[in-house]
Amino acid sequence: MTEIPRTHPRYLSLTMRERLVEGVRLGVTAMQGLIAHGRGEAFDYILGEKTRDFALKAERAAVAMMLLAKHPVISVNGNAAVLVPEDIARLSKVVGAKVEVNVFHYSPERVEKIKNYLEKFGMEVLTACDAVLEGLESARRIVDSRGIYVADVVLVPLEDGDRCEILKKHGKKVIAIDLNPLSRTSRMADITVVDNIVRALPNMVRMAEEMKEWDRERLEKIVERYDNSEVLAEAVREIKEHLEKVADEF
Ligand code: PTJ
Repeated sequence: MTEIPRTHPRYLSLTMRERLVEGVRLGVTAMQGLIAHGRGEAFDYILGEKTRDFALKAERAAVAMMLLAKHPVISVNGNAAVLVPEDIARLSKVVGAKVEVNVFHYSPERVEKIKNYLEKFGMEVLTACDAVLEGLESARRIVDSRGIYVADVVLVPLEDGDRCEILKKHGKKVIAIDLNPLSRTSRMADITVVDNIVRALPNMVRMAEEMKEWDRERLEKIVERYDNSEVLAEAVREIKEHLEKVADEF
């Protein structure tokens, strides 16, 4: 890996890139994951690379929904695996969620590599690939009968595609993490966290540690009051305002 000087003004961003490149080298991250990351980076840039209030609202509602769920599952692809493995392990423990590998660029060998990689961070990982989500054409249809197949709430980080709609058709609630508020997945999810996963997951772990003590009624109120369309609209408005502010500074 290239050594990035800590004093570099783009240190965090460059470190993320290095992790993903290393992920590709290990066979965990898909080459296409680098392109997908570039799209995310661009949105992060125009959001000012910080967690906004609308994202905190979504993160809180997401944690409440996961704590209330009977079978919450965190779906992990090759990007999420290398960017936030420690936080995936922590969140799954605090909210009692299973962790399942689900990828678009599928091969049994790659799924095995992601599982082995994640297990080093002390979590159990489902990869049975013994059930199919009817209605889905892509490889994401291949799921674990103890995981996504029976889940009532699925956390879906970093994907813009066809799965969210089908998960919903199967009666599941979907929480997306996607820096792009315009993506198909962002628009279809029940809760969309428009934040970088490297900030979103640590925030969610912190919130979950506090909220796990709350009674169900309090958590239910948070979920009931949450309005995803409003949050997405706020995200787009804030992007616009941020860009206008930057333009004024030139
Ligand atoms: O590991 P696989 O085979 O499942 O492949 C994973 C990728 C990411 C290649 C696959 O899911 C894909 O092609 O994703 P998309 O359709 O490009 O969507 C990725 C979405 O994640 C985009 O809307 C990006 O804006 C967003 N994104 C990328 N990096 C981040 C992000 N959102 C939050 N945090 C990030 N770090």
